[in-house]
Amino acid sequence: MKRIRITAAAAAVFLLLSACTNKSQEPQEPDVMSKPTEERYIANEIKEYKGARLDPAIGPRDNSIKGIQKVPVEGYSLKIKGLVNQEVAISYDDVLEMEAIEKLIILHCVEGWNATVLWKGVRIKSLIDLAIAKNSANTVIFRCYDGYTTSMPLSTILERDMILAYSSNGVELPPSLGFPFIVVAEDKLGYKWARWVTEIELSDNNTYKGYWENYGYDNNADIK
Ligand SMILES: Nc1nc2c(c(=O)[nH]1)N[C@H]1C(S)=C(S)[C@@H](COP(=O)(O)O)O[C@H]1N2
Ligand SMILES: [Mo]
Repeated sequence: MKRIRITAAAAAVFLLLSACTNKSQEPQEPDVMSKPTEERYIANEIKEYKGARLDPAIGPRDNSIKGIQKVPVEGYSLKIKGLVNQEVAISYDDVLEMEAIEKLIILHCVEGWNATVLWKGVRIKSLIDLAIAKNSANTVIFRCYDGYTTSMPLSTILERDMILAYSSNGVELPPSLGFPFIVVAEDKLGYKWARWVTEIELSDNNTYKGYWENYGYDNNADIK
């Protein structure tokens, strides 16, 4: 059986994300689930994947800058722009038609709990390739429905083969996690996990600072 590469991710997509750390680890034996946890699964969400127990893809609280966004999928299009040969606007349905990639990501919280989520989406590289990045592009800026922005080096996105997810634990990404799309910024802290993404902009400004980075958050956001 092909060994699943479990990547670390910090972005506390839910539950005190910023207080959590993670490291690579094999799936663990499913353990006993408490009743409250059981109740947090949404209908049809899968609870186990190749022996690893999955945790609910919803959290108890939200700290986003303007609260949970309800992005109308009608008329929605994801734009890929900036330093590209040809600006692209792609509909939600067309993104779902692209090759799907799954990644199992375990968050390890310093407080002793783990959250394992199975993400499904498309390679960010595949989206960028639709527009064809110019050679001068070295930075990818994500812009979101609530005005939030964050960025990462293009090389980081390519090296980690990062995905833009539209599904978590087998169900459509809930609004709390960023419907229609979240950046699964594995190995990076929570503020790199842009939710409710509307634009992917290619730039040559490698000192660009997003919303929290502007307040002094480290622009690398690496998990220690
Ligand atoms: N669009 C958007 N994406 C966002 C944010 C936000 O405010 N708006 N907050 C970021 C931060 S700081 C974190 S820690 C993660 C998880 O946010 P949560 O702790 O509110 O669940 O989402 C990230 N993505
Ligand atoms: Mo955060």
